[in-house]
Amino acid sequence: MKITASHIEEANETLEKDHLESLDFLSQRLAKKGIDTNLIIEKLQELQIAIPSWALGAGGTRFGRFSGAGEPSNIIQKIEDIGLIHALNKSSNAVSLHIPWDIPQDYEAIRQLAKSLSIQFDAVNSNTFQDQVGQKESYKYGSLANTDQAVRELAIAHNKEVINIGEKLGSKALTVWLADGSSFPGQYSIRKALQNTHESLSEIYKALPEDWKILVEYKPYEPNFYSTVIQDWGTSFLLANKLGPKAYTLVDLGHHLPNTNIEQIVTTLMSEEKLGGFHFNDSKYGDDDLTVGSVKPYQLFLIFHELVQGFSETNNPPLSWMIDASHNIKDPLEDLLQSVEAIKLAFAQALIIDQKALEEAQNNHDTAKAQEILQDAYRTDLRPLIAEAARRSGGAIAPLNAYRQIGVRNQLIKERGTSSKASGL
Ligand code: LRH
Ligand code: MN
Repeated sequence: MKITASHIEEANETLEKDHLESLDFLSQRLAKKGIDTNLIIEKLQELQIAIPSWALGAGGTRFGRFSGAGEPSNIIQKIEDIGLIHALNKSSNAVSLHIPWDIPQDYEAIRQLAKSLSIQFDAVNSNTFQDQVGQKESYKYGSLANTDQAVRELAIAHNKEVINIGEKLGSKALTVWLADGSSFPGQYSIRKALQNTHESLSEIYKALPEDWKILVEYKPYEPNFYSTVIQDWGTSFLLANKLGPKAYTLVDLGHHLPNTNIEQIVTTLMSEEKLGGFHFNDSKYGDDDLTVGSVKPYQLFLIFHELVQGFSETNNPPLSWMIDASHNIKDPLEDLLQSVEAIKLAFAQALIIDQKALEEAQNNHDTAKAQEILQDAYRTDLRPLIAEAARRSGGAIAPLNAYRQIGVRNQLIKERGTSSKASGL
């Protein structure tokens, strides 16, 4: 199915009057603070969030998976679903593919379809955490870090293949996340594992086209539960520095031990111009891959506060903005619509922070004042700006409402049935 301009018009019709009233009221209040609402709206229209190809069906855990209905069962249908999200919020103009879950059969058809839906290809993800049918060597004891050279070479070759696939689609980045690690002390040499990983990544780095980047994603645990070879930002940063100027650190919000100050990690990486991008999600305990902003919205706001300051005070290159979530109980498309909105809301809140007054309060050690300045921005309801950014881009004022009003899921079930299953986690 496709969402047309008339679908959007119909969905916006009943909401437009109230929306424009709230927008007008908010714009006047912000103008009194010297804030140019149109400038904020333009920045919101520019921010585009890539959708993970592995999160368009129902996700699961080791305790089971409750399949959804009308799921996309191939890459064509996945790109069509991302086209539906983008038609509604005009903020999701890219897909991040995971190989081999989404190996294109017909590159020309995929490129044409993506072009027709204004969808680009963000970072491609390699997968050396699962063995494929008929695979010569196993990744059971690791891939790029494995003590076995044949396994390392297989994993290096896979990453080079993923780069080739990405090149054919117009992607400009490779994301490497390694499950490599150990579940028991003594199981392997932590130093040799890191050394092997660096040497293997160096081989992959040599295969990167000139205008590409490699995003090194870290994670403290799971599926290994004693050590993970790239366990934290420091290890990823260390490797990115050793690899060279095309290597950066990717921050997955769910890949931090409880109470980690993620916004400080973001600032430190931007100061070193080594922040490559994000996998946005939220979590309460571990790598829960929940809807962005659904558990710790203030942390998300503080991360965007550091990003907004970092954009103006560092030379960190443009970022890869991607979601990485798993939908165990909610409709994946609804969940992704909510996640994109939460990201844009946090960005908008950070954009209205009175940076000058904040710096003054900080220089005067006026902590309470500094807090008030941050919380004033966080507690300002900026949803009319998100809605207006979508409306001005030809999208829906209320994307989730429009999704339900149009009856997208029912239409997808009519077209695909109830047993189609999406590849991915
Ligand atoms: C690992 C991870 C990684 C992906 C996978 C789907 O937890 O965050 O980014 O490869 O999820
Ligand atoms: Mn991730």
